[in-house]
Amino acid sequence: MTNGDGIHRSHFANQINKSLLGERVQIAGWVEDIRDIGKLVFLLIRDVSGIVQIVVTGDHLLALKDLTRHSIVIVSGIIQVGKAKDFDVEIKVDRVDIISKAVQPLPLDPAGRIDSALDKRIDSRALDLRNPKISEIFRLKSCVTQVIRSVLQSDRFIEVQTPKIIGTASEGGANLFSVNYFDTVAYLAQSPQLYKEQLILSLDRVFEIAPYFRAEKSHTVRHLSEFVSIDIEAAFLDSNDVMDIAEKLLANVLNQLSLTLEVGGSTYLNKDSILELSRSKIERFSYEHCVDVLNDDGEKIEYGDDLSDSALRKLGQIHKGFYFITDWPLKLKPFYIHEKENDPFLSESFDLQFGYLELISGGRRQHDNSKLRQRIIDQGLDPAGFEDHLRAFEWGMPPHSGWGLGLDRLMMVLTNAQNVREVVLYPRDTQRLHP
Ligand code: AMO
Repeated sequence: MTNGDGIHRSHFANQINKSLLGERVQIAGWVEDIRDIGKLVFLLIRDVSGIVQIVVTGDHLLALKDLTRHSIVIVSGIIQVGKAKDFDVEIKVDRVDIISKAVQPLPLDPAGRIDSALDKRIDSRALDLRNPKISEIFRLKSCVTQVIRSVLQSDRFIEVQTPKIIGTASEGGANLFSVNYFDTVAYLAQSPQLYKEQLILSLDRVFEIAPYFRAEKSHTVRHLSEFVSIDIEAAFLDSNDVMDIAEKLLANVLNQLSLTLEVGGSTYLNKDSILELSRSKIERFSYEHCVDVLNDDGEKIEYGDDLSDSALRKLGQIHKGFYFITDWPLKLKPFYIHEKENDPFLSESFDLQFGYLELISGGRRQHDNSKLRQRIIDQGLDPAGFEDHLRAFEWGMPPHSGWGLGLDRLMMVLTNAQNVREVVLYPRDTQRLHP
């Protein structure tokens, strides 16, 4: 056992500074490096907050006999002035306890001196996260969700949790994972779409931050089988109103992250995206405008066609950064999207893009029960599966709008990651179910 206070630390590594000279401290962390210079051994001990240098001398060296890099240790000692250029103070220890020994060799080098491929890193993710550059991504992700929560709550949105085991596909029949549910078949939720719409009938404005599931057959850098979506839905707002909310949310995320940067935080944030985000207005281009721009640029797109991956990549080169594509043809959008008041060929819908990458899709919803039923039929879906949902539209359904924002894709943009798997702790895709 350890000196003093058992398994407790007295300080985190980043709290060790000159103001504590002469004081006894107890640090707990992993051994990032061992520098043996004969009568002295320097240990670099890292914890979640930072790194400290430890000096071990004399009889205490015996305790280091079996020490391996990345083992967990608890050390106790006195803070003194440091001689190394990176550390103005160090801890001269009189007790070292090896609490949990790390095997050698480790599957990867979490100190980042040797690069490992992403797949290999994800195979040993818990260890990979000992690299502060990697754990930083997830600290930022936590910060982003916190900002989003507080902005939405201050805008009267109520956080809700909707079922993830569902009886009816919310986004149509494709991409569904089915599960055995007692003596019937259920599905993993593709989105909270139907529930969030029903909830605004009484709660007025709701949001949810949760994982959703899509059996995405295509193996791309932006698709996962399980991803986190931030969903909002609001009564008596139209699609422009909810685009405004998205814009405000992004601006707040940016402001908070730029503060994080100022206090010496991230090595990751992409300055370009910060500049884009900080623009007061994100441009709103109609689908028609985008088709014209693309055709002028040599793409062959019929008015009414979906924008292919290659078209979106081209558009992303023309319109860099964030922009909305609005007023999509109704037939390209899900059954719950409302037609445009003055042009029923079009819909009151939008996507938020960052270059080629779609981050948000949303719009105004059809709130008329019989029109919604017809749209379900027109899209080749069976209304029988939607009876519960349609019933809610007979109880006085306000006009409403909302959107879904892919949190993982947003983190790709904010950290300049080229693959969504970089910003997801344990990604799930066609080729990965472990760890
Ligand atoms: P949509 O299907 O466009 O819309 O999804 C919304 C956002 O979620 C993210 N996303 C994904 N991220 C990673 N991997 C995937 N397989 C994946 N699929 C989607 C994207 C996308 O823009 N119900 C509507 C939203 C609404 O209208 O409120 C919906 O689910 O960033």
